[in-house]
Order: sequence, then C-alpha cells, then structure tokens
Amino acid sequence: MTRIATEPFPLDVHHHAVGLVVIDMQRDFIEAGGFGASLGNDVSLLQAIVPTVARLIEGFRAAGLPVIHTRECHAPDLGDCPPAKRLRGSPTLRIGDEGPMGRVLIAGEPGAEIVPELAPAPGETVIDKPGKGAFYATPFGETLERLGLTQLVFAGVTTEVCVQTTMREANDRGYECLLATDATESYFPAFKAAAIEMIRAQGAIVGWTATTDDILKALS
Ligand code: C5J
Repeated sequence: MTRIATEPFPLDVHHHAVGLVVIDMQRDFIEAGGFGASLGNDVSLLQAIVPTVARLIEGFRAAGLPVIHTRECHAPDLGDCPPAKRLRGSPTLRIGDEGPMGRVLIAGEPGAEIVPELAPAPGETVIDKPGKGAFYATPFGETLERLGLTQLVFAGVTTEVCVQTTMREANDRGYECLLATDATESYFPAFKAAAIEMIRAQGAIVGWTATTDDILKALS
C-alpha cells in the first residue's frame, strides 16, 4: 500500500487493486478533421497532454499494473447511435459522415483509433463505448471485476464529458476514483477546472485528484 499526495486528502493505493483507465484519446477528438474539430473546437489543447498521458501509461506498465483504454465510437450501421445524439446541433460533420479520417466516430475507421503515441500494448483491454460513460452498453464493469480492480486512476478526454461521466458511474459502483489532473483535458479550460473542483469537493464526493508526477512516485 502506498499513500499518494492527492486532494482533498491523501489516498492509500493498493498495488493489487489499482488500474489506469485512459478515456478516448482518439484521433477524432485530438487531431484536425475529426469529431471534436467538427464541433468547432480547438484540438491543440488536447494534443498538448499526449506526452503526459504517455508517461502515466508507461508508469503503470513498468509497475506491472493494468491499463484499460476506451474509445467512443459506433457500429458502421449506427444501430448503437441514437438519432438524438447524431442529430444534435449543427456540426460540419455528423457521426457516421465521411471525413478526412474516414467515417466520424465509427469503429474501425482511422479517426476512431487511439493516437499512435498512446497505442494500446498487446494484451491491454480496449473498450468501445457508444455513450459518454464507459459502463453503458459495454463489458467495462465485467473487465474491472475480472482484473480485481477497486481503485481506478483516470486520464484522457474530455475532462467534463467522458472522463467525468465515467468517474461518476464508477464512483456509484463503489470504485475509488483518482483523476490525473495534468493527463486530462477539455476544449474549455474553465470546464476542466470546474470538473476537477466538482470531483474533489465535499470530501471527494466523486473522487480524488493528483498530478501525474505524484501518482508515478507512488507506483515506483
Ligand atoms: C465528447 C468525450 N466530448 N470523449 N466525448 O464528446 O469526452
């Protein structure tokens, strides 16, 4: 057991029970021409965290701890994409449309892949999820149980959407959740800051927060 310098108070991490969950570090959110950009967002903010996420992943791998990746994407026939999601707003490209990186947010298309710098290693679980939360309509919960995890460190994008949704789902299911604050990002800096505050407010009502350096120190 190791104590991490987390906020709002220290968290004891159990090495047999902790894993890293990397949310949606996909080309469609991080590179020009994808879903994130089609919604009018500046993707450069998200690109900037790739080296930090890579360092966190390497730390977990070096410690022999599980790394789970998620991808927000849909079946080619869009059978798992509710019209209310696909038709929302007026993006330049909708989910399923042909874009510069293939069909937007469709499983198997180049844009839905995780950026090459963070590619899953052989044997690491990749969860394809049609929703913002990783538990909805996926085997994520069964995967966590199979790996015997009770504590989850979170990284990825975007902080206030898929990362926070998954943390809230996990928190309700009894997992202790820790967000790596410099290994997550939002298209909206104010939303990232607010999500971090919401997560750790009221005595870690959703979970804890810490920097990647402090998390890695506890793993080494
Ligand atoms: C969004 C995500 N923001 N991965 N997806 O649509 O946060």
